[in-house]
Amino acid sequence: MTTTPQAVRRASPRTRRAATPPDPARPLLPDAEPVRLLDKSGTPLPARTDYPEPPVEVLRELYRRMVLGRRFDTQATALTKQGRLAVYPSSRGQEACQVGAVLAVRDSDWVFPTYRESMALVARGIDPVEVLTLLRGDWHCGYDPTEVRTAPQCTPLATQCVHAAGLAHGEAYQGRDTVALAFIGDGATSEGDFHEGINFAAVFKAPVVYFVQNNRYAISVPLSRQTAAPSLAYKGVGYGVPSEQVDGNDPVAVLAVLTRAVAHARAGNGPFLVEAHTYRMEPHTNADDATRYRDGAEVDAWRDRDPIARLETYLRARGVLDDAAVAEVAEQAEAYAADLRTRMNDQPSVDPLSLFDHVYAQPTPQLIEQREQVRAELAAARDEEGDA
Ligand SMILES: Cc1ncc(C[n+]2csc(CCOP(=O)(O)OP(=O)(O)O)c2C)c(N)n1
Ligand SMILES: [Mg+2]
Repeated sequence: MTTTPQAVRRASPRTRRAATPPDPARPLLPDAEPVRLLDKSGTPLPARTDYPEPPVEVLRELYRRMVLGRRFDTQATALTKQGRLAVYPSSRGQEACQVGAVLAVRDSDWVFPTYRESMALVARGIDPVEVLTLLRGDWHCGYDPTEVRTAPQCTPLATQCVHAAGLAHGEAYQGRDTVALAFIGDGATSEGDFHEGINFAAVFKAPVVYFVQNNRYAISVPLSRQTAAPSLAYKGVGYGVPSEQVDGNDPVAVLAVLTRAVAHARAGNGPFLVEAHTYRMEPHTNADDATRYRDGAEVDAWRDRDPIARLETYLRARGVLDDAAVAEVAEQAEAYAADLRTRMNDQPSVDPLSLFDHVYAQPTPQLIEQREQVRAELAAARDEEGDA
């Protein structure tokens, strides 16, 4: 049966309204395609009014910190081979996300990193030796979190999502416009704490940006075994949180999308969720063998989307980066790595008993007992040395 124009005219106003119900979820949903401002080769795509391109000086600084970040990352991996670091989770290939996200927030904002975010922390200006203290196994955290407004790197998955919601709510409650930026992996979005954190933040309109780096793997578990969702960004809609997807290997797009997400949160609109599509080029950590669960051809395909090369090509084409500037940044990166190597050769003296400090404001009876056990064992070892 075909519908005549008369039939349409005769339809009751009620029927016509029912045919186009407003969809309250629509403004929360991400674009079907990830936001991209540069193509794979670094050629600019048509400009978008919703995501204006960041100023060129900021893009040059983004490039510089990405190059330094990658050099820091390769140096840290080398330090594991020399026994200077216990473990290192590389973020090679994720430079656009690590640095772009950090450049989108202010020093006065708070960052909530995971074990993957060492590069983001050095991009935030934290001393690299302090960043690596946890991974060297010396202390819970090498920097003063309140001084640099950066929480300790979280190893228990997704717990930082709850911390970020609490901190952001507290700051807003006290009338400050601080934003909390919480980094999270694709795998960790399956954890309860992710859902609890984002739900709390949404209900209380806490200014948190949840930044999911979808690097396609949670150790050996690929995304296809992690979720049946069409995109991890869709996880926002169920909580009433607007979200966006971005090409996580496009540094310009990452910075543009994060800048808008941070502005949204700072303006009092509540949390925002961003999913960046990227790839972990290295194994999960130096202790992992990625060849056991993924194909070299897959890794090679992502090598073609290198975020640093992409930005370099773009900035050169715009005439704001030349051979001399590239060489200068490379030199800075070498000096940075050399300084890190030298300082990581110093063996710090750590009091083993300090391990028990600051775990709880009031230590639990179990901790007091364990502390006493360690103290007795250390004393016995000293006596033995004395006898020998
Ligand atoms: C609560 C909890 N469960 C399990 C682990 C073990 N674990 C460490 S890293 C990891 C994978 C996380 O993957 P993803 O969230 O994608 O982050 P990525 O390592 O890729 O950055 C797992 C399961 C953990 N650290 N914490
Ligand atoms: Mg992952």
